[in-house]
Amino acid sequence: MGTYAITGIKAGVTADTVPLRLEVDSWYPGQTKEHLLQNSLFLWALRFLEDRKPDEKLSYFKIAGIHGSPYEAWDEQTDAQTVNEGYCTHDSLLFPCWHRPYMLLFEQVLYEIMENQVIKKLPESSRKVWRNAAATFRLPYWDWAEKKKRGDSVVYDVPIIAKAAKIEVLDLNDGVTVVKIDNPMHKFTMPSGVPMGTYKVGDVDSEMSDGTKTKIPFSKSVGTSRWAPYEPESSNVSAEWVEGKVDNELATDALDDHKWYNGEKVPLAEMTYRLFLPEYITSFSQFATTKYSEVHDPSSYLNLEFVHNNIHNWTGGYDKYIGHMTEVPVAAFDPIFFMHHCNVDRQFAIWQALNVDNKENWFEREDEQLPDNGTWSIEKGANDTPKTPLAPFHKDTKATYFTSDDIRDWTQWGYSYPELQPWLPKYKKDGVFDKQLYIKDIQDQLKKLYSSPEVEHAPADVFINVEYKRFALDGIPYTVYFFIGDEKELSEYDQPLYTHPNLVGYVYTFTNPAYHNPDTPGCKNCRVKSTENTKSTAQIPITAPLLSRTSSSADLTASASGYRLPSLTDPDHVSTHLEKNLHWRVRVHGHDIPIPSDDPFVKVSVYHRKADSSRRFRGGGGYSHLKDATRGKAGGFWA
Ligand SMILES: [Cu+2]
Repeated sequence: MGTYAITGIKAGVTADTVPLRLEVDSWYPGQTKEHLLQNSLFLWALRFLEDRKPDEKLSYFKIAGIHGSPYEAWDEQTDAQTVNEGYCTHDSLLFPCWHRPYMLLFEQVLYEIMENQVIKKLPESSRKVWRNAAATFRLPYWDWAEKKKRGDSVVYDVPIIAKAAKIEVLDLNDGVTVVKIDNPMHKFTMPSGVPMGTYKVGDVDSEMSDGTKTKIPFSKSVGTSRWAPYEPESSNVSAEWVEGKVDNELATDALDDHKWYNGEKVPLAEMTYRLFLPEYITSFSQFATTKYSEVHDPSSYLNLEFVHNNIHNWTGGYDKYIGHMTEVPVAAFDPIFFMHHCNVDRQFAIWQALNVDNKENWFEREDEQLPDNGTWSIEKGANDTPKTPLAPFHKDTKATYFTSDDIRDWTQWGYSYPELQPWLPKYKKDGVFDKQLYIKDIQDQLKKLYSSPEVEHAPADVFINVEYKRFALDGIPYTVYFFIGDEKELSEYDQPLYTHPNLVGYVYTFTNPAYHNPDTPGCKNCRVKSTENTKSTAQIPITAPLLSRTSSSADLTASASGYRLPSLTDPDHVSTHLEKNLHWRVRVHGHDIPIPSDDPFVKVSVYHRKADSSRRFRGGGGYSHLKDATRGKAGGFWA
């Protein structure tokens, strides 16, 4: 038997067009007959996939397991040599590339189940219309940076399809009657009801408030959780957590509202918008990954992987409310993972489309490449190139691996996204495709989705750059929270930091805890090396919160103790304001981790640029380093 050939879905592709992957909330609940049928096809197919035995190659369990734990070979001809970090390429140039065939695999397996299992159960007379609906099905994406209408409010939120424990589908006996099934998007449950540890999903290292290590007992989980209460400090893990029940009051509340995300404060749309601004991020290596590269402009500290990391934390939970999405080794067991990463793939594709004429939009040249931290199949220190095999994904039955070059043009694999339809007549001028028209239209759509008019017209731009050591806490993920306001208000605060009124953003490191394989002594050395060498980058724009402090009508009672910023344009004013009011805290499971001042694992710096009519407002050069903003603070960088 050969390897599984990932080909993309061929059905629905025409000479000039490919079917679209759609935003999940616009697709479910279906407003058209086609989407209605697709909803049921998808939910049934995913239900059947999750119910497959965990030792089948094409089971949900095995496909999710590719991402991390249980660190086993998947669809490989030979046994892999070393167990390092598994296959997953995080903090790596290959981050967006590796996840592309991964999404294709998931999408294709679902489609095959529709064809071979779901549709065959339907009455023969109705199969044609279902088959037509299946042909244009593509994996939906969750655009987490687009605020959603929920009742009277507009908020960041998880998709509707992922919320309820039970969900309505059309009965396969007649294709018409509505029945309720266990919602396969709500959580994954082990089909046999055994704990995941039975199939070698391991526990994940964490840290307690006294600095000692503990383990998050994912091996005991029977189902996945989002934001379910888990008590890291107690030996009694709640049954709710172990069973993955998220329909308890607390978690339901969280799933419905995501209050803890504090969406009004965290500049998610703004960060997403900046990813695509011309001049802001000028090369693939800077766009793709948190991994540090010699950057040319301070603006390029922002990157796709960092924005994505925060979403893992958002979905999974924080502090003692830990769910699967929060931890790399088990993240893909939560089915929402695939809609999250489908969106990451969309962002990758949009960036590619916008940068079609950018000479640095790929990484063929050696000076565009970065050394890999090592995975199961990639030797540590080897440069990632467009020819590096994206193991374990094969494009044929003869064990030929995908490479980044293979997936560079996503449309070849049978899908695109709503913003990326170059075949539409509106892009033709005198019957010929007009590239500039197309690019301009993509930019306009992004502006509509993510841009804020206040920031767009702000007199200056300010952001916080963060350089952090990924393995500082042996790879245990940590969060750096940023605040603009009075120090005393922060020190005396005893509630979770996400609720703090002065929060302006955070950086979640989403790392693989080290030493999870004590049986592989080679591993420890590479961790130690990683501690020394691996630097990562992130960025938080703070133009909006600063702007609100310049307004004379600003209500500053809940923040900054009434301290007002005289103007955003004068760098000295901004610097003085931040010197007094910018603070940050590093936390793991709700307790503070001090940043040593002699060898800080977090380096924070602030950059400012005045708006200038002759050039684009955000991005490009011309930013100045506001050294006083971070001078003397632990983790501040002012050299
Ligand atoms: Cu991810």
